[in-house]
Amino acid sequence: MDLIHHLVGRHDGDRVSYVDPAAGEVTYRELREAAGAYAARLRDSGVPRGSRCLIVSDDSVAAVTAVLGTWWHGCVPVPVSPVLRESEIVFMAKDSGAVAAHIDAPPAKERVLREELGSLVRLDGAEAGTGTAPEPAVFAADDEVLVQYTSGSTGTPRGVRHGLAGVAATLAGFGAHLGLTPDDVVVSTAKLSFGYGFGNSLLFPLAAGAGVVLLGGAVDPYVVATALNTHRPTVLCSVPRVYAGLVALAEQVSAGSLRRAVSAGEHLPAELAERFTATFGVPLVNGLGATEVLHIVVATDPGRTEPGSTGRAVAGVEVTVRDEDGEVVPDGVDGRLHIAAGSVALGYIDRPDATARTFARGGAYTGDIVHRTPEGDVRHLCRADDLLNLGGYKVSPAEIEKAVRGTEGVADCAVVGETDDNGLQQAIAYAVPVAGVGAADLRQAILRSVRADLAPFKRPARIEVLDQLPVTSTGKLARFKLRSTGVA
Ligand code: 3SK
Repeated sequence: MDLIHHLVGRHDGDRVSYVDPAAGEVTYRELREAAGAYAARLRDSGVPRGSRCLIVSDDSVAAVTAVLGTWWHGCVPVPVSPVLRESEIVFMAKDSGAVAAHIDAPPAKERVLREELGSLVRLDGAEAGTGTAPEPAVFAADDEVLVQYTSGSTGTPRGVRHGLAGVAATLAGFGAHLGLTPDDVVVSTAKLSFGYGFGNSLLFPLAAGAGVVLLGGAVDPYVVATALNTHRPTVLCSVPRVYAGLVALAEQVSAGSLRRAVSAGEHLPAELAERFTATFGVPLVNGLGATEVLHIVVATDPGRTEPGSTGRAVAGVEVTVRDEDGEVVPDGVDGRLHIAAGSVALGYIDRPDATARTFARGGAYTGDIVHRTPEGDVRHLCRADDLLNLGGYKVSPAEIEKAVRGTEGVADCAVVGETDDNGLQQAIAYAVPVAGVGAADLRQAILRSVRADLAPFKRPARIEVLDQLPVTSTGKLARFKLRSTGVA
């Protein structure tokens, strides 16, 4: 597959590809020209083909142009969220060995990144490439074309390497399931720098010649309600907590333009799906995906309702449920979800052990515990590790605990996931003060620390102050007691 031709070369040039607050409406022709100019700039800057290029940006036409221009020149985009801490972004730049960087971040962060990443070729300057656009590069099926970072259970991010064949497989898999046409207009609350958003706002709509409305900045149900009312999209891709928020705001939401909504990223409680469809009359497709398999690989079908089902394998995907030794278990028995599919990634950057563990026999292990019915419906039960799932972002409790523990006045802390009234997971921080520090002061101090040290989606929803943390009979932290009782 010739990526550039497939995504921007064969559609009606007059149709709108993207709308964003800075660029306004951008046609396919304009997008193609901008991507070609970006590729010329990469060539003129001497960036060798096959290099990895960091793209730190919120959703914008400029970010999409950077991805397309990077491909055009035969390089590998590494999209990264600007809400991450400087140290995380620098880690990803170094870990990926990126030779060039496109940075569009808040000014203070941008200043730090400019200094820290000074040796990389900068591609976000005002001037576009001046020379003629080169011929778009053509990748081979097993060439690496994309690196996406995902949280490891220790809190150290891992770079997931995707090949061209994986992109083609995801377009033929969930892309076909979604069935976009040039008349569709997509809104995604998941950002391009995360796997779910990259498919929703770039791969699927561009492959179909559809339009996309990009939402910049923090996204909450009010922002989505405004986007629905203003832009009249036909497809909304979001996460359960945003759908719960839209139901709560129903009076202010006009969802009549939607033909379909997609929910993924975290478990969708069956009652929430029913409430959403009953409120807005829009089918809600539930999907399960992972960065390691590029996008959604198990999805419900809007024409078929099977209460409690997370869905069935999409085209080209084989689901097996396995025990800890990797042996397939019979239908109905709980086990680990393994995905064999063309979209399974090539592996992690420089992590042979983790690569061997995840990309195991029977395809990629997603970290989910499920069981499968004889009809092929997958039912999601839980995550196998301690990773929290906060609105679709997998976050290590260890990372939140580090920020809380670093707060002056905190003697000890633990972070666990708690299920809220909508059946969605929230991070709750339990902290023990040093002698003489009051609960209210401690809460304020922790709030300041997590605001300074953690990206918004990683911050705890609540902070509880305890005299001591519960422990097991052997003296270990009893997370289960915090989880089951709320407060020990
Ligand atoms: O749920 C996820 O983590 C995910 C990751 C990448 C692509 C799609 C999804 C739903």
